[in-house]
Amino acid sequence: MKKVLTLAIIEQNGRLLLGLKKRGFGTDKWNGFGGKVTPGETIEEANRRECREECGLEIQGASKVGVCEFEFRGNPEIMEVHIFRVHEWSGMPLESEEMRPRWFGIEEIPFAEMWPDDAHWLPPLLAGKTFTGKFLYDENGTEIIEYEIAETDVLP
Ligand code: 8OG
Repeated sequence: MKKVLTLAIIEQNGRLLLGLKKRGFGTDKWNGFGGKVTPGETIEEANRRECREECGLEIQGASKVGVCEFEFRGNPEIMEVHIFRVHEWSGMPLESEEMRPRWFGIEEIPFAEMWPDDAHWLPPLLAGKTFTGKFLYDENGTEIIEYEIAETDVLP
């Protein structure tokens, strides 16, 4: 059982736009913008749609930089998250029903209030690396039990 999702890291002048998730999976965590790929759309289209819906920005330039798989112990579902680095976009960040956007300097990224896996792949992403990762969380999704991360030029 595999669910395919997107996640956008939006950058401008050394700052990142993160959103505080207001409801659903990952509530009260800061994260990039994204969600499930729906039938009939490509992963790139889903990335653009999710950014538009969650923070009001129109994405013009994005590159896929990572693919991570997440599993929770005791749950057979694998979440395959395609991570994009967004470098060109238009519009003003707007709060949506799902996310409250805010800019963070690179030095003030709130890792303690993000998914714990982010601390493993966000620094390499910001250093320009492309990567694949696999993370196994405990049943509650609070702690990482096992993980691997590898730099690669070839992304799925
Ligand atoms: O549609 P929904 O809000 O459920 O989408 C979940 C979003 O969260 C989607 O953008 C993918 C992202 N996401 C996970 N797991 C993790 C994770 O461990 N770390 C981060 N940073 N994002 C995640 O589904």
